Amino acid sequence: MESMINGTAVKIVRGDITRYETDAIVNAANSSLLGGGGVDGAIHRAGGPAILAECHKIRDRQGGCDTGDAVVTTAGRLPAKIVVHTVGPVYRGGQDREEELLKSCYLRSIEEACAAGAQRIAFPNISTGIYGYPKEAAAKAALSAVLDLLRTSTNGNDEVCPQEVAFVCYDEENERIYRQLLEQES
Ligand code: AR6
Repeated sequence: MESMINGTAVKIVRGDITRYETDAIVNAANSSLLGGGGVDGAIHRAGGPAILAECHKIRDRQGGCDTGDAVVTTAGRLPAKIVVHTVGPVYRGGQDREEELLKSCYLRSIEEACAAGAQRIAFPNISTGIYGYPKEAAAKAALSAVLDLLRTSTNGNDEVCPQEVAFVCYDEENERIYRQLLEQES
């Protein structure tokens, strides 16, 4: 499913993000940047050791990555050109700034990807696996953050506005939720 929002193609696709052909894929990392399970493990396995090597350099420089923030590395052997590692919030009931931090992951990732020259970016459903964020609430936060950004960017010259944003859903439930929400929005 695809919808044009103020000149940007917003796509909902089902699949494995490590195989998705785009400029930047986003990793749902942890603040150590040293890898883990879920999509993080899949990205490091498929991309190879070059990604972890750059994560170590970032750790040496700034000690890791805060929740809600994002950093960029090579994509190693992946079809994408870069990986944007962002750290989603652990869900603790919703009263711990989770929504604000999750939205920040999407916005900072787009900002970093565009700053690195990427025009197309693909997201997994950040925080909805090991970090336990309820899927529907996470999808609402993700889509509203991204669509608000796209709608308020003035024109195609705005450097925080990418040409394509894909939400790559690994499971059927997330895909259904995202499709319904995007249909309501367009
Ligand atoms: N492609 C796309 N989406 C995927 C893939 C894949 N190959 N594999 C899993 N997902 P999670 P989190 C989906 O747990 O909740 C790691 O250990 C998955 O179905 O990967 O942000 C990190 O190091 C779910 O919808 O990330 C952190 O410690 C979504 O990706 C922690 O997990 C996110 O699930 C981060 O937890």
